[in-house]
Amino acid sequence: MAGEKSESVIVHGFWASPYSKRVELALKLKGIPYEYVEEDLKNKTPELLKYNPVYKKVPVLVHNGKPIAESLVILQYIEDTWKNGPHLLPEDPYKRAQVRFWVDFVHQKFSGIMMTAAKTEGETQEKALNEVYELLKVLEEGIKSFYPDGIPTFEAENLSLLEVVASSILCLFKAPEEILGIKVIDPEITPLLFSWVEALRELSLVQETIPSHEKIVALLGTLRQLAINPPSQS
Ligand SMILES: N[C@@H](CCC(=O)N[C@@H](CS)C(=O)NCC(=O)O)C(=O)O
Repeated sequence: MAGEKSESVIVHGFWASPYSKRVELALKLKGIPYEYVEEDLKNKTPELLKYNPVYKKVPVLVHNGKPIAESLVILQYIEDTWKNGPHLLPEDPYKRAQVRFWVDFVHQKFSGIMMTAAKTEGETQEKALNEVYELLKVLEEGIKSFYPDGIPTFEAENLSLLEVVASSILCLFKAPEEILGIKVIDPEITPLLFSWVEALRELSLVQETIPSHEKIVALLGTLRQLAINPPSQS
């Protein structure tokens, strides 16, 4: 039964993965203790391959021996299973649908294109960044309906699934900003979004869950160098 002391909750993750970090954040928000297994993505554990034979990716949540894969599916499972902690989805079906819509938008649209911008130069990078700026403007409009009176002070009790997913991706954007020497989430262009992300970044649960800025900068710097100057094959 959910909430019983004897239950076992294990997360297979990777320190820099926004997908696994959002699962950890949701568990922490709900106050669910869990065991964490850090995966080496070049040498995955037999358990990860057994639990996620379809995609072979992190995160995987294993609840009392039952595996669940794909971060958004896991988040929904966490919300459905542990009903005592803060709710991550509103009661009202229409509001739930709105939250899910924007969760999906943030999940689908940002990771790939931001990585492309961070790992390329010239025209390709310019095209990717323009796409990111357009997406951010769309999101700025989208979140207006959630915060008609401006961004509230966030606490565990008033975070939704959208904040969980947004923190896992958008709070990391300072790293590509530093590496490329540009502003991505610009307070002049997308002021609500800027305040939203800043407010999320200030939350201690977010700070203790998402990877440190320095580590992400180092990782992204290495990935960028490898992409721009790939080691010769000979
Ligand atoms: N759609 C998946 C994406 C998960 C994903 O891409 N995980 C990456 C780490 S960020 C991974 O496990 N990569 C290993 C691989 O592709 O072999 C989700 O939302 O959980």
